[in-house]
Amino acid sequence: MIPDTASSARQWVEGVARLTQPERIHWCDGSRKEYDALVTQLVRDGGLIPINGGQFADCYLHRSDPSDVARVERLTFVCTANREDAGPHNNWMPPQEAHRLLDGLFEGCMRGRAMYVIPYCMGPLASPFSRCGIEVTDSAYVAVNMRLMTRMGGSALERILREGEFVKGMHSIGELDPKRRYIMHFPEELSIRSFGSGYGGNALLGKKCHALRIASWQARQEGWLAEHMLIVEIETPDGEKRYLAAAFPSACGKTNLAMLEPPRELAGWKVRTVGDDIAWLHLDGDGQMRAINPEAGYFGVVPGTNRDTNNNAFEMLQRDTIFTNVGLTSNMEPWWEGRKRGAPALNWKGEPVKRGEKAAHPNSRFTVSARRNPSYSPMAEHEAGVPISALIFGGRRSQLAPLVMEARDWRHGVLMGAAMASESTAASSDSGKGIRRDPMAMQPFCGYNFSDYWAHWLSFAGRSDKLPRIYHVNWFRQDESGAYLWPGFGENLRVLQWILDRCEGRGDARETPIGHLPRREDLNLIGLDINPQALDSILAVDAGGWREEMESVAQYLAQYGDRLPQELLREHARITQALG
Ligand code: OXD
Ligand code: MN
Repeated sequence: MIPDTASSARQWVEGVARLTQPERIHWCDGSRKEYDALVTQLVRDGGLIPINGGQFADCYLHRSDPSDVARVERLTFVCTANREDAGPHNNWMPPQEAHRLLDGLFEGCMRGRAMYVIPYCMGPLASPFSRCGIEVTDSAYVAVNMRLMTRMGGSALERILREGEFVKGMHSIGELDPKRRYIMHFPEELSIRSFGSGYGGNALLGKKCHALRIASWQARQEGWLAEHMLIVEIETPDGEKRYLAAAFPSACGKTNLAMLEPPRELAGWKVRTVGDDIAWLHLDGDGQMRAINPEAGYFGVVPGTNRDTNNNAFEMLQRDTIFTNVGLTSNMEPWWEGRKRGAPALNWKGEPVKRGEKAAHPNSRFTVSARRNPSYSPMAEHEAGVPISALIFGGRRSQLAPLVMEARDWRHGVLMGAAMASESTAASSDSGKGIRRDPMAMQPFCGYNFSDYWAHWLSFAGRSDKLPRIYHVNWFRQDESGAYLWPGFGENLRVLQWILDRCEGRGDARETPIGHLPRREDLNLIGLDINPQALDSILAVDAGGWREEMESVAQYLAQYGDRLPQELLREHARITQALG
């Protein structure tokens, strides 16, 4: 279906075509037939390689340009009219200058190429919380990935035509030249322009660009939150369903937590996935926070996925999956570090594997529809979203941060989120080594000044007395030899059980200056093989270490100057004082 020439959607697309000069325009209908035809074309052109060895079926491998394997934060901009509105954590360019630069890059860039027009809906098609967009791209790889990741095609277009408003996303792979690569956001215009990269986080515009950077801006104006959070459903042995939303920086195990398999000792519990990366949070008429997952698929990190770490993911990615930058076995099965089966013959660049080198890129990815997940919760399709019992923040910290702590109240929880930090991972090509502050796991994704964002978070306390409790977790503590102190993965359910008990007013805890922490006896440790000293150290509070941490948080917050909410500073002062 191609919309009427009078519609704003058609007029915008035609304007893009006049600038980019494609050979032809393809309006995507989102059908399986169209997907199959695009895949066939990609296989013919070398953009996808069928990899159906062993148990794998309808799976493909894409090898990206070796310079284009992760998000590039240094080339990602938020272009607000007023620099202060973007905030010190975002790169900024005046909108006019950014448009001039990008017009130059986009001019004629699709000559000889097809232009795909991808109408998509972020969130269930009938949900009032969902938001739509149109991505125009010259990459068929992007079009097939967008079909797996979003509700894409005719029904989304119908909603767009009905509502008249949509996020406008222009994407071109250009020449994949890192010197001519920009990912630009114009929140005031609800538009995105991405040039020179085919990597998911830079090119599948529904995901980070729309559902986080632009949506966080829209959310502030409309009174909701767009967050880098998984949403997980936990069914207790009594059959009660509870929902948690949890923010972790990229590549810190969100997908694994969202698809957790209970350990044998907690066999009566069931865990299902609502979302693995993004949550849109709203207060309903009763003041209950509810979440929808705007996505319809997963773009997950492959290395480390096996039957023990994430059996659901291992199952789901054997069919209808697009792999990017994994290695290959000699019988054309995808291979990655931590797969635990088979051996690689080719590395992610397609070269014979050399001894000692990693065969899969550390940020190699799978794209797969959420419906393929054996633990997919039908509630992910629910128009009103799911009621959230607790919000969880977490980072990858080898030292200091305990296994779990509970915020005293909402304001303390907002500071916990604002003070989050994590060791860097391969999901971004330029986050450097060591620990970096990553407030609410939104450092790369918050589309406006963090000061205003924290003030927006804090404002929820005045809007509801039924807000979820807030927690901080850390699965990644290590001893001096680098060994992990907590087993993680399925065993993390024991921590979630304590969190849910607390929310129901049951679980016990001790009060400390940094929050409420469980004692050993407050956790369900039945059948858990863990060294008691290791357990003591991940449940301890190192007051000296925390004083230094609070000092470093103060230095970090200081860059936000006068715009920083005073409430956050008062909360910081309260904790520092309690630490002595
Ligand atoms: C992602 C990321 O791909 O956070 O989800 O980088
Ligand atoms: Mn993410």
